[in-house]
Amino acid sequence: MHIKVLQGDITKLHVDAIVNAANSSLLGGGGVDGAIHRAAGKELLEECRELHGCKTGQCKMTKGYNLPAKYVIHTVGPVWNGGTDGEAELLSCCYRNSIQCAIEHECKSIAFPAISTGIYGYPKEQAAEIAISTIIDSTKGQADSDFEVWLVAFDEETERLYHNAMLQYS
Ligand code: AR6
Repeated sequence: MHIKVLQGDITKLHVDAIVNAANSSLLGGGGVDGAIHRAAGKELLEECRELHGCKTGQCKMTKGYNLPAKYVIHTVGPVWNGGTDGEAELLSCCYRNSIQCAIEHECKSIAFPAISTGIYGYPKEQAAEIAISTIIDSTKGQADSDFEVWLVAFDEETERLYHNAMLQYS
């Protein structure tokens, strides 16, 4: 398993699956969710309507339509509420369940945005540590050593926090 950190726009990536930081309606929104729906085209919303929402920490998969990625894994991160509402475990579930879903669909690569750290207000440093530690844990013992996980930072600070967390956990 390889973890790659990069700064950029997740909608441009040629990977098997990109993860969407969605809301529980799965009917689109702002931030990375808005960018993914704009780039994928209206068929994505049509497929999302059939899914009847998603619970926090869970995920649901669709096709990627006009995106270079084959699939979109829509997950719903927790809204930050001070940290005593189970936010850390729920955020960890988003990463774990999305990786599981990608592996079940024989994906060789998955790219994540920094789930919950925008509109949902999760502190960026804590979120970066959860992302890295969960990805390392959930890919342990995977037979496929070529599986790639890309962490996509939209801003420089997030990129730096990922590099720091990588040093700490690997
Ligand atoms: N590529 C990569 N990362 C991006 C992109 C992009 N094109 N655009 C934004 N980011 P957010 P959340 C980063 O707010 O906090 C939506 O309305 C962004 O800088 O998109 O989980 C949903 O519908 C930040 O680091 O997601 C929900 O209602 C990260 O993606 C709500 O926002 C996540 O920020 C979810 O909030």
